[in-house]
Amino acid sequence: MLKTRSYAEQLLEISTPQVMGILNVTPDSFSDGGKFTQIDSALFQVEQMIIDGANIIDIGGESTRPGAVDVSEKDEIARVIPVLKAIKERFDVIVSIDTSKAGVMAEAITNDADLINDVRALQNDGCIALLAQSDVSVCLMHMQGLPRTMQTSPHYNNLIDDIKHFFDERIAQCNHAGIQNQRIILDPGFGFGKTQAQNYQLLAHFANFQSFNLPLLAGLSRKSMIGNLLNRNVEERLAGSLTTAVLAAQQGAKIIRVHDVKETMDALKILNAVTEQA
Ligand code: 7PJ
Repeated sequence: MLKTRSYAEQLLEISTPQVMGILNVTPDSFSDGGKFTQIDSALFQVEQMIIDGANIIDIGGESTRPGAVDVSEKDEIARVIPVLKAIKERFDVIVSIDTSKAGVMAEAITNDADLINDVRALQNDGCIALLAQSDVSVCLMHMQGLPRTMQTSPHYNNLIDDIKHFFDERIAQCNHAGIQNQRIILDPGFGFGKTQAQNYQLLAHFANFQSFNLPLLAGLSRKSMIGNLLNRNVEERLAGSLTTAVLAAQQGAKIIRVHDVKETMDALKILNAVTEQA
């Protein structure tokens, strides 16, 4: 069925930020790798995230942490697509697929994904052409370098200007291929080829990206920039994550990508109540 309006287009009209719940389907995120167990466990998590207030579920089958090993297209499809199908059968929720591979994107689109979330901003072969033939939305994320080495020595002439320049180039490529702005979401990519100071500079100047007039996504949940600053393990980063979520939302982020949906909803409700009275 052809959608009349893309998800990205609808987002521009929504004033309150939407929460995107993270669903990892990488093998290390499940201790007992059995297929049915994995789907059941995923559905259980998704149901909870929806109850807690998530509008979007972001399914990821490739770990993009610094130093993570590559996953084959076949393996990524086998991890992600059954979970996408199961979610779409049971829940009325926007589903995003976190992938950089054209083959995974193709399967995702065939199986009713609403959004392709690509940390490589459709730079891999075939991705732009494939998206152009569809009507799904796409999140173009900025990354300097590639996951394996991106944290080695990030360098920018001017952090914000360089990222804006990257967005200009990617948007032009998309438009040229037939992916119009109505389908595009932008994300400056916290933690992807940025030093600690650069990550905080990015958060300080997040509002700058509003100049594109496109929905902005912010992914900060439990990231190293929080852990390093606070000296907290991954499971102790909730307060830090909530603070960054509020700061990004306050500067115009339309989608906040998080692990802790319930707590983030609470934090954003406070922000909304304040914004309404401002
Ligand atoms: C992001 C992402 C992000 C978008 C990951 C992690 C690493 N997609 N996928 N933005 N991060 N759009 O969650 O720590 O920041 S994976």
